[in-house]
Amino acid sequence: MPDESSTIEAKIATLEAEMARTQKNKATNYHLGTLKAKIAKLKSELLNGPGGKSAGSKDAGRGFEVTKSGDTRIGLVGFPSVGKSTLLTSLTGTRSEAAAYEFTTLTCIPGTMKYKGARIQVLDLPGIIEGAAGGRGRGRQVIGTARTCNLILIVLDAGKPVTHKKIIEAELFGFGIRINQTPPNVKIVIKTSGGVGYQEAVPQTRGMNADVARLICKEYKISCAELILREDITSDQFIDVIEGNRSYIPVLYVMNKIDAITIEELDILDQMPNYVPISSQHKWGLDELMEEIWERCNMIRIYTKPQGQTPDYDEPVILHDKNPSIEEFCNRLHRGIMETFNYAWVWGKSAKHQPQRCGKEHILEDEDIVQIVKRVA
Ligand SMILES: Nc1nc2c(ncn2[C@@H]2O[C@H](COP(=O)(O)OP(=O)(O)O)[C@@H](O)[C@H]2O)c(=O)[nH]1
Ligand SMILES: [Mg+2]
Repeated sequence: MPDESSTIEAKIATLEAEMARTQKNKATNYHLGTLKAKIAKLKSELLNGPGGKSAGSKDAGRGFEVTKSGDTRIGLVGFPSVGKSTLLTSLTGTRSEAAAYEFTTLTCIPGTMKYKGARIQVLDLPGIIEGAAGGRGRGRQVIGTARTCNLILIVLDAGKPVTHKKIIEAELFGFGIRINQTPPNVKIVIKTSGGVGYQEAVPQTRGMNADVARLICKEYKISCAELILREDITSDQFIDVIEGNRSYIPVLYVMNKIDAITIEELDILDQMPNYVPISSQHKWGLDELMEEIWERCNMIRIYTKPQGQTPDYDEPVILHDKNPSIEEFCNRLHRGIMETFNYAWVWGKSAKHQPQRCGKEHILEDEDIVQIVKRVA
């Protein structure tokens, strides 16, 4: 019996070959749009599996051996032998096998570290690329887990070809992960009649127009909808919106084994954005790496101060929102707090005077100190 996923992979390969043959110009734009939508649909099928349980969904990591712990989760992705296991050990002290052979396991190995008071879970995800390199069976749960990361580190070997980076990016793309991108600002309202309405709130210069939008909708059997494009997007991004279920995750490129390259090569690496040169074996560049990780995780530290006591600087409450309100902070502490919340005293950057008496809507900033005052019953 032919394997279902290999049939789908063959179909994808055929369509991709057709896309590669098709010259990009105005006349072929529509055809390319249809091909892209067909490929995207097949890739979803591949990810979601026959049962329809989505490896793509954020919940797909559930039931997997790695439970989410800590304030934030970081995934290590890369080719075999680039130094992922060594890096995990250097950062967290967790030993995952630093085996000499190239194809290891399809599992992932977790470790945790503490930085600026935040507990960060680091996952070594060999299955993501190593499983792919070995053919099929890359483990949908590993992909599901990768999609729950707040940040992905693409680990590269400074002595290996730069093409590795492109291959990894393409793999992540195929898993529904969009790196260093924000969700496209497109509004779609599904209707029951009236066909597909198309509006451009900003001029489209990257391949979208009413016909391409309608063709892609047709491919997804959407016959009645109102589309509003509020951002200049590509047809790939439009398909992402229709598919829903994409993970937008920031990525840092960690260039490992810089002990094995020349100073001149290192100078070039140093100038590239989103690159952090390190040597995980010699523990070079790890402070810089931690700082870059911190910047991209968008974490805000709030210190609690019980009445009459000094603030607890060792165990800040970590919030991921850019502009968290006192209410969000309270809910993070514990669900019931808002029921008895009266007001809060706030010290720090967000306070106009020290302390400031604030309501639940007050927006907090990094390293603010908060004391909650309850309503008297
Ligand atoms: N020269 C050098 N070798 C390294 C470095 N980090 C790891 N290695 C070596 O590279 C090999 C593969 O490392 P490993 O951590 O198992 O890679 P993984 O397959 O990505 O987990 C091992 O022999 C490591 O000792 C480094 O910073 N410099
Ligand atoms: Mg390893």
